[in-house]
Amino acid sequence: GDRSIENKVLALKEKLSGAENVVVLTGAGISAESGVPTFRGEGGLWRTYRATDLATPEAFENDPKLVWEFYGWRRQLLAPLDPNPGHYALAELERRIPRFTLITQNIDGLHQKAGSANILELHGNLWWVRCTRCGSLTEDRTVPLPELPRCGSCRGLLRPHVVWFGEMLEPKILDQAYEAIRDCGVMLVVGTSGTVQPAASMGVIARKQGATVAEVNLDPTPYSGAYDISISGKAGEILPRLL
Ligand code: BJW
Ligand code: ZN
Repeated sequence: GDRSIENKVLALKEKLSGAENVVVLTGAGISAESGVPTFRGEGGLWRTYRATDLATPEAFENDPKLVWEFYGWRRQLLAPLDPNPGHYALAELERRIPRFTLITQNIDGLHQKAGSANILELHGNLWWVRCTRCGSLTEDRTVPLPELPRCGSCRGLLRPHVVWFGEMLEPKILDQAYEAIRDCGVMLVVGTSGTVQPAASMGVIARKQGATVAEVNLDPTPYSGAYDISISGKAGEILPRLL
């Protein structure tokens, strides 16, 4: 009930106030209150497609126009959206803690917009494009995009600079994430369903290495029982109370 949530919030707040090194892992749920649809569950459908079926290299090979249409739609949707109190609370937490790393699976850029600084984007960024021919990487905020965007230097087909299923996460970013997890005393896992690897296992790894691990999620996840503290509630309501 509310009472036990309050107690957990207070316990976590105390842990955080004494912490030297904190890692936060976020997923789509932290952006839900900004108006960003999550992947799984309600609003996880785009037309008749499951969002996760379009987030694959196969989908892009078979129908790049469809996949670009999907990402173009998401750019249009995201462009006017703002961070919510959950994003802002994490930016404030970072200012108060000596070592702080924000690992995000989100590609929406809302953490940056809220003022977070030390961010590791595991799954890329919606506002960057990459050439499938020459590999060049550029920031591109064009909305709307042409049907099939082309590389400015080699005319090759561009793709979103995001990590699809079956693709490797950028090794350097993944290394930095594991390094941060290895040293942290407290880890917070916020708004992720815990279904996508390797991010899903990071909380468990932190816990094995001795960190106190807490989850903030609207619903229970496969990991709720494996963490020290699991708080059910909206990120935008719970996170500001941890300050
Ligand atoms: C709220 C809230 C509120 C709502 N407040 N909470 C081991 C076994 C089997 C398979 C694999 C394995 N290891 C790797 C794989 C393959 C695959 C994988 O994990 N598959 C699983 C589905 C089984 N992983 C990969 O392919 C990864 N690559 C890799 O491992 O490389 C090595 C390799 C190569 C080749 C073969 C095998 C391995 C890459 C994964 C890339 C994921 N990409 C996406 C798309 C990114 C681009 C885009 O956005 O379009 O990333 S998929 C999608 O899921 C997106 C998300 O970042 C990711 C995670 O989703 P998230 O954030 O958890 O969102 P939801 O919607 O699932 O959950 C929202 C949560 O919020 C819910 O819990 C709500 O309750 C909660 N919530 N409102 C708080 N207000
Ligand atoms: Zn190119």
